[in-house]
Amino acid sequence: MASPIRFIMVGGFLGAGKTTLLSRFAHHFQSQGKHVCVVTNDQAAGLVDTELLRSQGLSVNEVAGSCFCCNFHGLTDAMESFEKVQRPDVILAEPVGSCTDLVATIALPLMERLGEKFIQSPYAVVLKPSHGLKILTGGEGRGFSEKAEYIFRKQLEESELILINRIDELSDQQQSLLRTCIEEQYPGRPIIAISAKTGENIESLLEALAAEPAARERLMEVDYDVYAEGEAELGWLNATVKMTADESVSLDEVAVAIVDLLRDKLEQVDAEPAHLKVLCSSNSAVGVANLVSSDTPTMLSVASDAGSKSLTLLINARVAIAPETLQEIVEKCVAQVSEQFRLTSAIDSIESFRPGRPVPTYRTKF
Ligand SMILES: Nc1nc2c(ncn2[C@@H]2O[C@H](COP(=O)(O)OP(=O)(O)OP(=O)(O)O)[C@@H](O)[C@H]2O)c(=O)[nH]1
Ligand SMILES: [Mg+2]
Repeated sequence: MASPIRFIMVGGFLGAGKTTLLSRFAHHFQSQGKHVCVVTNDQAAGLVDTELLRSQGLSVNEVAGSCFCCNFHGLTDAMESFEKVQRPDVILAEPVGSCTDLVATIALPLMERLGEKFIQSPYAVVLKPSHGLKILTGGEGRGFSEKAEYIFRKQLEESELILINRIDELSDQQQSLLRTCIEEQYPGRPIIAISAKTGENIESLLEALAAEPAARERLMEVDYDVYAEGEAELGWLNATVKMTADESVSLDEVAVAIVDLLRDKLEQVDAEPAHLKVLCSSNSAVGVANLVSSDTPTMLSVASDAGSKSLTLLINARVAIAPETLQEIVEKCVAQVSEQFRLTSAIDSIESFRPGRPVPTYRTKF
């Protein structure tokens, strides 16, 4: 029988750094000669993460339309279909950043049903410092409502390993504050401080993930009413925009301009961004700009250093605001940036909504 496939699922709030980390893992496993596949997930199609990982040459299947927990078979089908091309040695899975209860709804049901096929790693959750520092210290102006914070906290509660990310940006004092808060509020979980961006401490993380999870003897309780209301407070938007110009335009500048403008407009209406992502592509060139909170700057996370007369934009926005308002703001920003760069733009597809109530396919009970 073929050796089991290593299944690594990494959770964490919207914009925590899951995709950046999984991309790093994928390249690490590839350098060991392993065949790595990635499953991405979203409530709707048109995912920046999928395009970004594919642009890095990775084999990616997307489960779109509902989260893994509510579409368990979507996840297992996506994993199975990799095998039609080549059996993976490692499958990396990124659940939606507003989901929780993944041990009970994914990790355990997967072991119960396909336990011989997969070997699981401990369930690691990436902690997003911009919101973590406020939420865990009970600070003012935390950005999200109590119900959205409930999800953030539940993600940490169910983790088997907590990753304090972005240490390239955190002071020693901030790092130790986060560590103390986690130790007090979520005792017993190993903590690794990492930078998904620079790769710091990734080796020790990979060592921790090479183990199997400790026995899962107790499951977290989740109030699905609060969870559903917390998710529904987020406006969700995925859009695809085609742009053309008479002169070549910088992909990176367009991506940053859209995110910057969205940032300003959201600030004017006091709406906290959970994650804004804009991927701007042309042929094989890809630039990505992100914003992960109201008090951090827009980042060009992937630079294309390319220009073109024909651009495609993927916009994924998750913001604490009504979806209709979010859509209006996005449409205005697209129009304004098109004017600024003398682009003719057409919105190919746009979907905005509040995530529906999570209804897991399976939920293990002890
Ligand atoms: N400085 C710094 N930035 C990081 C680090 N990890 C991720 N980022 C940036 O944070 C932003 C969000 O990262 P992603 O990897 O897309 O986060 P995610 O958790 O996959 O986000 P969603 O899929 O929307 O939930 C991007 O701009 C990344 O470049 C890090 O360790 N340091
Ligand atoms: Mg992601």
